[in-house]
This record gives sequence, C-alpha cells and structure tokens, in this order.
Amino acid sequence: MSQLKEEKIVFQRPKTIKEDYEYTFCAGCGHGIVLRLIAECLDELNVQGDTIAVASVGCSICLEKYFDLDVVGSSHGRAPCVATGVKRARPDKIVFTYQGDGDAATIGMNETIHTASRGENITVICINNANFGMTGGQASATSIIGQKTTTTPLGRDPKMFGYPVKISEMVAMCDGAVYVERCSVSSPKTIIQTKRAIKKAFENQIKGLGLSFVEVLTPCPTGWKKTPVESMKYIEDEISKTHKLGVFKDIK
Ligand SMILES: Cc1ncc(C[n+]2csc(CCOP(=O)(O)OP(=O)(O)O)c2C)c(N)n1
Ligand code: SF4
Repeated sequence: MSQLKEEKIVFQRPKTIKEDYEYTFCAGCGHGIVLRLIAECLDELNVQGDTIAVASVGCSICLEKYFDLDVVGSSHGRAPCVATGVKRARPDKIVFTYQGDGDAATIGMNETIHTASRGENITVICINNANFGMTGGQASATSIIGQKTTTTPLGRDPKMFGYPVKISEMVAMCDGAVYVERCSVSSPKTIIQTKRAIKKAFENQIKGLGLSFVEVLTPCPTGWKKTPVESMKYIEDEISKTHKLGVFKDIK
C-alpha cells in the first residue's frame, strides 16, 4: 500500500492574477498585498470574467501587468469618472477603481466626492501610503503632521502645509456612499480584515446598493526611506493614529 499521503493545496495563485505576472513594486510595498486580496475576492465571488478594473496614475498604474482582467486606464485622479462611464455603459459588469491617496484624496478628491455623492454603483479602493510614491515621496493631502517627505523635509507643519485630509470620513458624509471602511495591511489580523472589507464592497456592488469605498493604509518603504519592517511599524504607531481604522458607514 502506498505510504504517500494525498496532497492538499493550501496556497496558490488566484486565477485573477496572471500566471506570468510582472511584479513592478519595491520590496516591502503594500500594493502587492492589496492586489492579491482583490484577486482572491474576485475568485471567491466567481466574477473574474465579468469585472473591469479602472487603473489610475501612480505606482498602481500597471494593473494589467498583474491582473487577468479587462483594465481601463485613466488620468491622474479621474478613475471614478472613468469608472462611472464604464459602469453606466455596462451595468452588468463589476467595476472597480484602484487608486493611490495622491490620486483619490489629493488631485482627484473632487471626483471621489462627486462620484460618492452621485452614488455610482462601483467599488473604489484607495491605497493610502500617505505620499506620492511614484514621483519620489512628495507630501500628499493625507501625509500626517510631522511626516518627513521630500517636500516637507522638516516634517509636515500644519501652519505651512495644512492638516491631513481624512478621505474615508469625507466619503462617508456623501449620501450616495453605502459602505466606507479604512483598513490596513500592517499585520496578519488587519490584512484579513482588509480582505473582508474588499469582498463586502464587491458584494454591495453585485446587490446594486451604491458606492463602496475601502481605504487601505499601506507601506511605501522607498518613499518613506524606511525598511519594510519599520514601515509596518510606522503605520501602526503613527499613521493609524491620524487615519483611524474602522467602518465609517455601512448602510444595510
Ligand atoms: C495630471 C497629472 N499630475 C501629476 C502627475 C504626476 N504624477 C504621476 S504619479 C504621481 C503620484 C502618485 O501618487 P499616489 O496616487 O499616492 O500613488 P502611489 O504612487 O503612492 O501609489 C504624480 C503626482 C500626472 N501623471 N498627471
Ligand atoms: S515607491 Fe512606494 S508605493 Fe511605489 S512601488 Fe515603491 S514602495 Fe510601493
């Protein structure tokens, strides 16, 4: 009798991620974690063939290199408007945007707020690494007080640079937003919660409820000039004190 035990697969590449995907992020970047969670959710909901992703500008730009999905590009900050057009043209599709905080909360804050106010039935995922990662670590609207960036080398001083924009709290005030949560990828526990939030945001869209917004605090070791481990600690000890985790709106 064979002594070989039956093999049980416990971890594998989600179908939504290309077999020959190109990993374009720096070591320790949070983008890869969130992209993987999105792919797992789409697989579990069995909607890969019915999903259209809207990419924005920033380190998130290369979605099509990673996802085996239809991907539409948009200019910096405009992804919610492009997604609005895609969803209105194809209401049968699952449409989501994937945007940085420089995109969704800074240059594109206007689009984010108006799209949420219109209650477009889309999913918006905002990757908040509290800086402009791709262009060299400049301050964004969400950078926290005291945060050193290439444009705030002495730390963000509110007298000069204003206070951080808290985008989830703002979106939650829009009548068309049905679900708003801020999550993080700084620990296994928060990664599990982030996946729950992303899945719920897609489920809301499938039910036709309106706009769901999931903000995820992620590390940008290159922009922050920290090691990957220091970056995770910086989220837990500093960034999440300003950008507090939690559910800001959940209309059943
Ligand atoms: C209209 C416009 N303004 C500015 C830029 C330059 N630009 C490209 S990426 C980027 C920052 C992106 O930062 P963020 O959205 O936070 O994404 P991250 O790279 O941090 O993931 C900027 C300012 C641009 N491409 N288009
Ligand atoms: S610059 Fe920052 S956000 Fe961009 S890939 Fe590198 S670590 Fe990630």
